[in-house]
Amino acid sequence: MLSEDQINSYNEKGYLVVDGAIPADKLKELQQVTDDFVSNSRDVKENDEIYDLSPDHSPDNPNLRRLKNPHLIHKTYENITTDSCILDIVEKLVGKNIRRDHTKLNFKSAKGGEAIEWHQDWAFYPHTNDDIVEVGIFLDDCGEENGPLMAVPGSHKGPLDDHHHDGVFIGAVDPAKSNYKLETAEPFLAKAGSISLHHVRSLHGSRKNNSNKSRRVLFVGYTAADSWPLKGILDLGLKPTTSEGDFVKNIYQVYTNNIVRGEPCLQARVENNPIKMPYPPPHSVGSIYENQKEVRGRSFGE
Ligand SMILES: O=C(O)CCC(=O)C(=O)O
Repeated sequence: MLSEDQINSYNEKGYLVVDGAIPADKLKELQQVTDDFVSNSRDVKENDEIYDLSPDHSPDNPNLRRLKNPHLIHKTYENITTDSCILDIVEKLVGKNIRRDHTKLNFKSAKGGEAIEWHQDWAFYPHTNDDIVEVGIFLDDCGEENGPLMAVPGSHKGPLDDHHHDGVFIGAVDPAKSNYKLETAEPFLAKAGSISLHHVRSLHGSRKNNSNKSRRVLFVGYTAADSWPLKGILDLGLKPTTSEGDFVKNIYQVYTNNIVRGEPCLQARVENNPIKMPYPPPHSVGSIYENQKEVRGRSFGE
């Protein structure tokens, strides 16, 4: 549960860390399943539907940047996304009707886990309103030395930074052109089992992890059910469709299947927010690590 102070702080700054939100047995299961995925990636040679590999990944040194859509590939991940230990908190921030939009598990491995450049999630997936929160479930302790996620206070209430370069969406902000004071960003430092929550318009990024310990975070994006995605619903986990009719039915099915609390809302709530559509797409696709290859003015050195 969240206190009034925590809710006020989220509304004011655009983010919050809640210590010890995940029960110990569920945390242990998540850690174990994640270790198994790393071990099973030994024979994987290229990025695919599940694995985003670190450049130095090999059978002897399995090293992942990300597991893609983990809730679709293992029940343990799926279960935590619908658990009341998270939804009771999310409800306080986006309301009682909640849709799960996506999941991803970022590894930020020891000795070189890659930086993620400054960005606002909103630039990737604008919706009819911005009652959207990204929950980060900490599978490991995260200190300053592990490349913590950092967010700029109040940025969720301001303009959308430019995420395009040379007319192409690259999913990253040139720090020299940001509307915000990046040096005011605060790190999300917490023990394993804690969660972070950041608003979809909050400007955030993270340094490389040069420490000896990985920093794994399972991210889950939740939207108010009346916040409809302007790019359309991601048809994750569906079989390829054969007709336009099937396609439309499937989109509706994905929407309803992902209502994790409360009711679907066909009445979209439309608010006046800064929006620039993320098109044309980046030349490098597959994950944010690929998209951001084209960024100019990197913020995070070695
Ligand atoms: O893992 C991180 O530090 C950043 C996560 C993030 O912003 C993303 O994956 O879009």
